[in-house]
Amino acid sequence: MSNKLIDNMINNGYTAIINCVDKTIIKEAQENINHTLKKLLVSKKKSVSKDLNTNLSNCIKIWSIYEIQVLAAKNLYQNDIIYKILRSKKILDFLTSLIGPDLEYSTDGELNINVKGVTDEYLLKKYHQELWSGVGLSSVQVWIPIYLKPGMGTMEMIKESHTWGHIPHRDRQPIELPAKYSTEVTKIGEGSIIAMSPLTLHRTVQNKHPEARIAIPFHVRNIYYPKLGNENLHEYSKLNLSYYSKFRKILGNPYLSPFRTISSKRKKNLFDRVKIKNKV
Ligand SMILES: O=C(O)CCC(=O)C(=O)O
Ligand SMILES: [Fe+2]
Repeated sequence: MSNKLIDNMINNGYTAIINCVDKTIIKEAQENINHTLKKLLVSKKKSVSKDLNTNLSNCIKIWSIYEIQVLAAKNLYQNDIIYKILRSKKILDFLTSLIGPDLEYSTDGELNINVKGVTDEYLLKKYHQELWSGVGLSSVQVWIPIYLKPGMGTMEMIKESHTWGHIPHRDRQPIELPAKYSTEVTKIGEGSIIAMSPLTLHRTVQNKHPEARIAIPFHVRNIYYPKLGNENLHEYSKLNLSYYSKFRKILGNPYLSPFRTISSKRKKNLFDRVKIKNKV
């Protein structure tokens, strides 16, 4: 794997990973979100469209954007769609080189739905560090656009801000920034993602497109790294295990019970949960 992406993380505090997710998985994610929206509309006996944006506009009339963001994200996680995206070769290779092979990802986040003209700072986020929201230093923040057309806006990043430490802040915005800094509006589309450190300052770029931009942010961590943030309060799902972790699972317990499975008649493959899960 090229070290360019790791160099970007070290030098700039973030990187884009271009064309790393198969378009069919992004389509599956869009359909899954549309399915959630349709279910919401049907539950209130409202008419349903084929089009995601029409369904979203109608849902927003009934539910708060926050409720929609939480429910739609929950379904993406439950259907292993985020798992499939993160298991894309380029992404898994990148994360493994960056923080090691023993990985888990947070599964209790919400979508970011960004509609044109929105001013609510919860949706149009000002410059912030994820550290402020309890993401530990060794975690990696990942941002996956799921519905992103040109003009919908992405994220604007402050280069090298990850080297500035914990930026003083109040009410979710910095109270002090250096006199000079350089920024970049990331240029990515569907099928690409952004990864950044929890100290990298970033903000939402306004959506100028009539349709809503949909993205999902969450964090990935090495299961053996110390929890330096609010990790205890989050829910995680395993993404990948090293030889050492798989070996520990085979042994079954940390006491290394002798001959625990020595004459077992059980077929090993029968209990391979990942293989069973992948069958449907
Ligand atoms: O989607 C956005 O506008 C902001 C996302 C963000 O702040 C993040 O991914 O951490
Ligand atoms: Fe953020």
